[in-house]
Amino acid sequence: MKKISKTKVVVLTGAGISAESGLSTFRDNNGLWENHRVEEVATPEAFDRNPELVHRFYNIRRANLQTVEPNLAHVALAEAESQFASFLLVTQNVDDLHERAGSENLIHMHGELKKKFCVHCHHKSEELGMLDVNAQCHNCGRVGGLRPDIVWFGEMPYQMDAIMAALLDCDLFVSIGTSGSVYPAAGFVELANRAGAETVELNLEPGDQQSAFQSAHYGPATKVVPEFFSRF
Ligand code: BV8
Repeated sequence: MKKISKTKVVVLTGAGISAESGLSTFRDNNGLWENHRVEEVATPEAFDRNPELVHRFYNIRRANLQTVEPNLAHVALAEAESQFASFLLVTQNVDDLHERAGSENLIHMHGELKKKFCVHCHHKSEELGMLDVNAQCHNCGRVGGLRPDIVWFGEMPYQMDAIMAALLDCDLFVSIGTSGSVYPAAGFVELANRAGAETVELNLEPGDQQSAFQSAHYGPATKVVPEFFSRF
């Protein structure tokens, strides 16, 4: 039985941790999807302008979840959770691979593909299939207001208070598989540094916030993540 470390840990993950499970990252294809910039599709304005396009973008990604499995990096994080005094996993990812690997203390700051909500009554519910503009809300009965429970560009990420509190109190901040290009997540390393935490980047290559990290290990997540957490 591994001893419990006194260390308080916050981990941030991005699309790179799911790459070896077969889910493409945002930077793949230069951030384009069907020749649209992701920043153009993942916005409330895009949904108002062309809901069919936005539903298609998320329906395809939601269907993809059936075809992929968590990888060794997801499993290593799930196993690490019980080795520390406190361990919070904050993910930018909207896939369900962390929970399927066994992670429990998990925040999906940018929402989840397997959830939806109604813009009229704000009722949130699970969504495992396809959404479209004719779907009817089971709570208020209205049609056309159901959208993916995803935080789009220009929208406030979820549970920011809890995330900030954890960052300001942690001893170790580990960023995994993210380009560090989207805020406020990209600013977390600075907060951790100010809190006096050790800050580490585990990524395929240096991200945009490279210079803010005190140390880094570059390589595929399925290699560098298990190696890093095996040291404790
Ligand atoms: C907000 C859900 C304000 C959608 C996503 C300054 C401060 C604050 C905001 C801003 C700011 N400047 C600009 C903004 C606005 C904007 C922003 O940051 N824009 C960018 C383009 C500059 N931010 C926002 O709009 C955010 N909201 O600020 O609200 C507010 C305030 C008050 C009231 C209301 C609102 C909301 C942003 C959330 C957008 N939603 N996701 C969806 O999934 O469809 S963002 C999306 O892209 C991801 O979730 C992620 O967050 C982001 C970046 O993706 P990554 O995960 O990093 O993936 P990427 O492909 O970029 O990189 C992959 C990395 O993995 C690479 O480094 C690669 O090397 C590595 N890799 C690849 N393979 C492997 C690997 N690593 C290891 N192993 C491998 N095998």
